[in-house]
Amino acid sequence: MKQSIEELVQKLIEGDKFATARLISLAENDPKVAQKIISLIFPYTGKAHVIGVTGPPGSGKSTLVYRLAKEWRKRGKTVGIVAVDPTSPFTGGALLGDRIRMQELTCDSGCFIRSMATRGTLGGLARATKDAVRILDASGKDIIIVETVGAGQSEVSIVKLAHTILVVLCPGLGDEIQILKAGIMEIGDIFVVNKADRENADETAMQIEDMLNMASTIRFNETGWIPPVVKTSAIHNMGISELIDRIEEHWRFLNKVNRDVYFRKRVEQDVIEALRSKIEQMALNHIMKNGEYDELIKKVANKEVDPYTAADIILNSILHREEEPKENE
Ligand SMILES: Nc1nc2c(ncn2[C@@H]2O[C@H](COP(=O)(O)OP(=O)(O)O)[C@@H](O)[C@H]2O)c(=O)[nH]1
Ligand SMILES: [Mg+2]
Repeated sequence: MKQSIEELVQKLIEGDKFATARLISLAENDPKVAQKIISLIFPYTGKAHVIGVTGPPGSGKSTLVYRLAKEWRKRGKTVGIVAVDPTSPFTGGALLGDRIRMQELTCDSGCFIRSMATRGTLGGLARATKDAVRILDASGKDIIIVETVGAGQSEVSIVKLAHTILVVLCPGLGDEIQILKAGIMEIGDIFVVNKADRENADETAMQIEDMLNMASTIRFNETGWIPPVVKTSAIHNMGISELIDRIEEHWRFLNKVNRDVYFRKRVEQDVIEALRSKIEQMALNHIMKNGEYDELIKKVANKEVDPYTAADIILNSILHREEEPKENE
């Protein structure tokens, strides 16, 4: 039985799990289908609070996400989880330490878990993740958690789709300071020192506070929010409730203090991003057809043409193409 996208969207809006999973897969596999889905569901989006969870591998992000989801469910919220972590797929079992706990969430009708494929996602992982979040949003989830491993630039760009970003570190991880310097510090709204059951958790928390104090002027200018440092022990279910209080405090802050500026900026970024990817796709589709592209790239490699001029050549070629049909009319 094959259902149309319209039928699936109707079911999605009613909160149907199968339709949610199906639509995320369809969007993931084809950007054109994704566009159709997004245009149908867009009026139903914009209600969820999206939480990004990033940090080095092994800091306990997945365990923490599980605890957060459980606690939110207890507080009566529905939860969607998107795991974008090539090092430990959320459904792999090992990352939660306990497969049964995982199944507990999967069987809960108020909870939806999805692992993003890191290979073969057309149009990029960031695009697919954003669409998955929108689909979960339209399905009526109150809270959407996106887990990424905070190693590189692309993960940072993915987690930026969140309203509230948690940077999860832990004691004894080695060079927290290095990690903070590597660009994660600027994006964190809340810093979590997980594994607080271990030694040196206070020391680590203090180190982070010091770093934040040094950088607080930058943060302050941006939104006025001062990122708190929260200690948790995900395996022992400690500090979770406090962490959720902080996350909700940040959400209230965004909605009250900065609402118009903040949400307008985000929408604007969405439009610019969509525009950029469309222009890029159009330009590449056009120029790749007739061997022009290979030749041009070769010229740049040989220093005959610089990258800006190459871009001009491509753009001119598109503009020229669009004038042609008019002349023939
Ligand atoms: N001691 C301790 N270990 C933890 C805690 N949270 C997670 N772990 C363990 O740390 C390991 C990595 O956890 P995981 O959630 O997969 O980390 P991720 O790679 O950041 O997603 C697992 O063996 C967890 O059981 C904690 O609060 N305390
Ligand atoms: Mg993980």
